[in-house]
Amino acid sequence: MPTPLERWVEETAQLTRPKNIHWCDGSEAEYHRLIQEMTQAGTLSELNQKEYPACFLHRSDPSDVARTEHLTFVCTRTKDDAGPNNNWMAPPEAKEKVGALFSGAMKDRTMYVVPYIMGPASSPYSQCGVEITDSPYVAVNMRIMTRMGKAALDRIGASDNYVKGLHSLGDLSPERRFIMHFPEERLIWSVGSGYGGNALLGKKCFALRLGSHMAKEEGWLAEHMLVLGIEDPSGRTTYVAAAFPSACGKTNLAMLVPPASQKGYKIWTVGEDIAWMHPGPDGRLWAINPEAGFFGVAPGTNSRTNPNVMATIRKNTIYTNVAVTPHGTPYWEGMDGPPPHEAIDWQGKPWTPDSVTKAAHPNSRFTTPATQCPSMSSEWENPQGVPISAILFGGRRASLIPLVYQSFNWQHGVFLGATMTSETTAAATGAVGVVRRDPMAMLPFCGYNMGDYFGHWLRMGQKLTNPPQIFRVNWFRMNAEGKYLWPGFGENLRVLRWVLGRVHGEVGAAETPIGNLPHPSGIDVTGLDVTSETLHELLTVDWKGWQEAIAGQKEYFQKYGERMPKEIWQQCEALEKRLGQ
Ligand code: GTP
Ligand code: SPV
Ligand code: MN
Repeated sequence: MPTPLERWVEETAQLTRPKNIHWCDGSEAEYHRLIQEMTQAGTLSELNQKEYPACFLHRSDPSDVARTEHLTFVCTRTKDDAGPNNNWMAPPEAKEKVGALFSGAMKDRTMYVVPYIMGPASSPYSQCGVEITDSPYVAVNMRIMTRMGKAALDRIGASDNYVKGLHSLGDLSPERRFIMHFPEERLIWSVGSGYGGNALLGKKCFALRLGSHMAKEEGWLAEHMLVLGIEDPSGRTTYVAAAFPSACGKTNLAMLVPPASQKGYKIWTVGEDIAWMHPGPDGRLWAINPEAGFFGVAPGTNSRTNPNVMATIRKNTIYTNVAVTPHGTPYWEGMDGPPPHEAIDWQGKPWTPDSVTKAAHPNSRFTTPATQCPSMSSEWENPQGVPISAILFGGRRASLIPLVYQSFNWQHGVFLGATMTSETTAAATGAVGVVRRDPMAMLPFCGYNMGDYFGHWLRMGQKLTNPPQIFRVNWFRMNAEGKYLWPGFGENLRVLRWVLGRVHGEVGAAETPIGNLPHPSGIDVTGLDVTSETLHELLTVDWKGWQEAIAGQKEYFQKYGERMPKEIWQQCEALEKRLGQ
C-alpha cells in the first residue's frame, strides 16, 4: 500500500511529467552532489574557496529577484475569508488556471521531493511539509533553511499530516507566475519563480500564510518576528520578539553586538524572521523559531552593522544576486571597505565604481545555516521555545513615529500593531520608499482576513494571564537633510534597555496620548553623537501629525467592514479623544 505521500508524489508526477524523481534524504553527500550538478550546469558558481569555503553564487533571472505580491493569492472558499488584504481566486478557478501551467512543466527535469520540518525536530509545536520542486537551487536552500530529509520523512511516515507544496520554475515568465495558497487544504502551488519567498515554500508560504491560518484555528500565533534574548549584567535573560517589515532590520537586531559602552550585556539569537508562539501553561507566550537558517539581505551588511552575520556567512553559504570581485569574493553595496576597482555585477556584467547601476541587486541575499552564527542562543532549539516578555512593532518611518513607546495594555498594543506603517523596500517588487499600512509587518503574509486576524490577537491576550508588554519602535527617523537621527544597529541596545526596564518595572515613563514614552533620561545616550535636541525630537509626540494620522487609520480599518473588531474602533476613538479632537 503506498503512503499518502507516495500517492501524492505519484499524482504530481502524472501531472508534471518529470524525467526522473529524486527523494531528498538531507545528507551532506546529497547536498554536495546537487551543488556539483548545478555548478556543472552553470546555475551556481564557485566563490573563492580559500576565503569563502563551500560558498557559491547563484544569479537568478533578472525578472525574478523579489517577492511578487500582486501574483500571490490566498484561495479560500469565500473571498471574504481571504479579506481585502489578500488577492483572491476561487479554488476551482485557481486549480484550473495554475494546473494548466503545471501540466508537463517538469518535462526533461528532475523532480525533487523535499520533506522538511518547520521547528526543532523534537518540538510539539513543529510541523512537517513536503515541497515537490524541479529546482535543485530550492532543494539545497531548503536544506539550509529547514530540517530537511530523513528526519522529516520519518516524522511524516504513513500519515497525511504535512503541508503539501508544489513548485515549478515553469518558464520563469512573470506572465505565468502564480503563488497560490489553499489554507483550507494545507496546500501551496507556486509556479514561474525561483526567488526565495516565492519558491522556498516552508518560509513565507507555509510558516506565515498557512501558519497564520492554522494558528487562528488552533489558538496560537505565526508571526513575521525575530526572537532574541537579552542577558543583562546580573545574568538575567529576557526574551523579546519583534515584528518589522521586510528589509527593516530583523536580522540585524536579532544578532546585535553590544557596543563597548554597554558593558555586561549580551544578545542571544533565537530567530531572525519568523516566530511561532503558543500560550504556555504558565500563562506566558512561548516562541519557537520554525527555521534552521537565515535568508538575509546582503546590501548594508558589514562588520560594523552586523559582525555576527559577517562571521556566519564565511562558509557553507549560498549567495544570490550579489556581485563578485576579481578575487572571486562576494561584494555588495555597503560592505566593508572601499568598493573593488572592478567586479562582475549581479547580472554577470562588468562593473566599476563609476557604473551608474548597482553592483549587487538591492534585494541580493545569502542563505546560511543558523548553527554557524556566533550569537545563537543555547535555547534556540528548545522544544518548548522561550518565554516572551516584550513584543516590539517597528517600521521604517522618516517622521512621526517616536524612537520607542509602550502601549497601555494588550488591547492598545494590538492597536499599535494594527496601525503600523512603513516605507516599502526592495524585498518586494514595486516602488521603494512609499509609506504603506503594514499591520504587524504581516500585510503580505497574513493568510486570511486581517479583520479576523486582529480579533485573533485580541482573543490571545485574554488567554494569556501573563502577556508580553507591547512596544512600538522606529530606528529610521530622519532630519530635514535626510540623515538618520538615531545611530541604530548595535546602539539599538540602548532602546532595548528601556524596554527591559519597563518589563521588569524598573524605569518610569511619561504618559502621552499615543502611549508611554521614555523620559529623556530613560535612554542612555552617553558617548553617542546624539544631542539632547535630537533625543527630544526622537521622543516627542507630534500632536498635529497624530491628529492627521487618525483619518488614514480609520479609512484603512473601514476596508475590513464587519470583520473589524469593535475593540479596535474603540482604540481609535480613545486615541482621538486623548488627542483632544
Ligand atoms: P527581511 O529578511 O527582508 O525580512 O529583512 P530584515 O527585517 O531581516 O532586515 P535586515 O536586518 O536584513 O536589514 C535590512 C536593511 O536595513 C539592511 O540594509 C540593514 O543594514 C538596514 N538596517 C538594519 N537595522 C538598521 C538600523 O538600526 N538603522 C538603520 N539605519 N538601518 C538598519
Ligand atoms: C522578506 O521579504 O520578508 C524575506 C525574504 O524575509 S523572502 O523569503 O523572500 O520573503
Ligand atoms: Mn522577512
